[in-house]
Amino acid sequence: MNRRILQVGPLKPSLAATLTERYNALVLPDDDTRSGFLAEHGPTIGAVVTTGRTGVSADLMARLPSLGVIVNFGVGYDTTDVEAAVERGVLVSNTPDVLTDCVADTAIGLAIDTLRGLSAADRFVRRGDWPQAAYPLTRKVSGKRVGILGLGRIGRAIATRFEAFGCPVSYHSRREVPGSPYPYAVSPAELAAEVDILVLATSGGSGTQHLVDRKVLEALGSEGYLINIARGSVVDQDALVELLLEGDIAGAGLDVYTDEPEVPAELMALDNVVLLPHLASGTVETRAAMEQLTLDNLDRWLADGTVLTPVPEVASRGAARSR
Ligand code: 8YV
Repeated sequence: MNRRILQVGPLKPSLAATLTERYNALVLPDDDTRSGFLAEHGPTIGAVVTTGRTGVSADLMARLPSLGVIVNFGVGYDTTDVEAAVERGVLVSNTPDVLTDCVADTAIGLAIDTLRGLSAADRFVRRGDWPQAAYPLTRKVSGKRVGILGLGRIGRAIATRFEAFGCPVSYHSRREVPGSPYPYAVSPAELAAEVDILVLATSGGSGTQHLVDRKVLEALGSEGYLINIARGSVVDQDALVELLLEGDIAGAGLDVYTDEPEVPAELMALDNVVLLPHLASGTVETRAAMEQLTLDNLDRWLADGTVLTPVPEVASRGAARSR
């Protein structure tokens, strides 16, 4: 079994240090030495550790013929070609559950900030504007109708939190969730039309690309707010910017974007838009738990060729072929 470990893309510094010191891992160069590096080391690599920011393409997998596992730091793994991994019998793991609370907390924080204008009000105070004028009235959060797009683990945690604010919750998912207490909308557009706050909590990737298109945003309407803690790819960002500029959407709270870390310049001046730098899971506690689960998955694979938390595609296709 080839057991050499390869770091692909930047990692949390302590995780990168552990991989180098404890596992003698290699780091994939991202300059023009990459090809020579892969020719020399590619055949010895058994495991890759990466994140949703970088991932592993089918091309890279082809250069790693002994690859047995891709260990992803993060719940989202849309930058890894999972179909190619399944075909090659390569396991893929992620870090579900441990980040659910922080991502759901961020969704609530974004919604409150967006509707109540907290960040904008903070800027108002710091600019010294308060003595000259009262801060404009904002919008109430409690009791607003909330629609969750994607009722997975994170979507459910967001729903529970909004219930505590007296918000009626409905949802749309690929499939109706059996036993869910929330009413199901048959399409994203229907969900958007019936809520005040639309929260995106789906996975990314080709299956959800522009699921929230212009039509859905128009259905949300000029009194509706969009909150996105999922992936930038889920939204037609150009349409969103246009509708925000026209006042055809009331506001947006965004943690994710189409081309991170690029943020549309037009949004910078809008006080009804809250812009976060993809920080939803970014607390000391949660990132430590993600790091531990990443190492636990790697250790399990090294011990017996399985992983603790395979991604659903791998779990359902039984792609386990240990090397
Ligand atoms: C992290 C995330 O920012 O888990 C995810 O899918 O988007 C975030 O938790 C990211 O994975 C860290 O690289």
